[in-house]
Amino acid sequence: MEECIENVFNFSCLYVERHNVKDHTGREIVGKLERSEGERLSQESLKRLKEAVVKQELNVATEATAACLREGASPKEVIDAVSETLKVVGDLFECGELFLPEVMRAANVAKVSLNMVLPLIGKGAAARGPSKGRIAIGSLGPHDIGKTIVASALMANGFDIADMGINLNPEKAEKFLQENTVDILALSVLLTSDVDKAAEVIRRTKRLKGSLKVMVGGVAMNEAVAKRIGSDAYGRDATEGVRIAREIMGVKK
Ligand code: B12
Repeated sequence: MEECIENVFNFSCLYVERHNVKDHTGREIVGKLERSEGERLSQESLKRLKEAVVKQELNVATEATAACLREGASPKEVIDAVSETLKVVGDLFECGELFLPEVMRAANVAKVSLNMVLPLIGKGAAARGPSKGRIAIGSLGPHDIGKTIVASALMANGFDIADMGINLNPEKAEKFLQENTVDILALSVLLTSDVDKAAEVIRRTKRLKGSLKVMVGGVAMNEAVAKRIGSDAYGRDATEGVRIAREIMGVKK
């Protein structure tokens, strides 16, 4: 367990090293030194946040998230830190170091942190003109953190979101699509055991509305599986989700 936590810390140390600023003129040095001081502090806070998620310490995570933002970390840096740490939590679960109730608690701590930063990436979206398209998004299992991040990123980029929630099944999805008009269906699939269900959702979607495009993501997916189950696109993360949605809707720069 200690070794795994250490890996999380090493990752953030590498990040700090990668972002060290090298200056050539006096003026720039002053500005960048100030920034790097904020960066050093925020790296420490990001490290504290990661540890708090693994250790399931809600108050520490809340305080560390606020500190990260205060010290100049971007919402994306916080989101990436929390997402990476949840992968470590998954690995600890897989190797028997954490049990399911602890994974649940870690997820809840992660959600509190994300709730503090996700609204910030949507700032100003409403003022960005007409909707770029309407996307129905749902998770095939109980996992909703990735879905929420993807939905927030899409909203921040001008898309309307219809959230179908968790534990989506073919019947629920079909009913939803009969009653609602959307341009894209987005599915989040984290459990290998849900891949067949996702395939059936896509089959029914294509039968019902042939022109509706489907994109999928989540750790149970990859390019090959996405293709096999009839999806039009696979996205590894929220940034790719936005890129795919823009491509499908023909959104120009
Ligand atoms: C937290 C968690 C839980 C929580 C979920 C809480 C919640 N509200 O979400 C709880 C405790 C409920 C849970 C339960 C289970 N879990 Co779980 N869980 C996780 C864990 C640790 C983190 C998931 C997470 O939130 N990651 C962070 C987010 C940000 O990442 P993400 O979801 O992958 O999303 C990103 C990308 O994938 C992508 N993306 C995601 N969706 C989409 C969609 C589109 C369209 C696009 C473009 C992109 C995209 O963008 C996101 C942002 O970058 C993972 C570990 C892991 N490696 O994923 C295991 C994991 C997914 N769980 C697993 C398992 C086995 C289970 C259980 C079956 C365990 C059990 N024995 O009961 C149960 C499910 C039971 C059921 N009801 O069916 C396994 C799945 C293994 C497999 N191959 O199927 C994993 C991988 C853990 C492991 N290593 O064993 N889990």
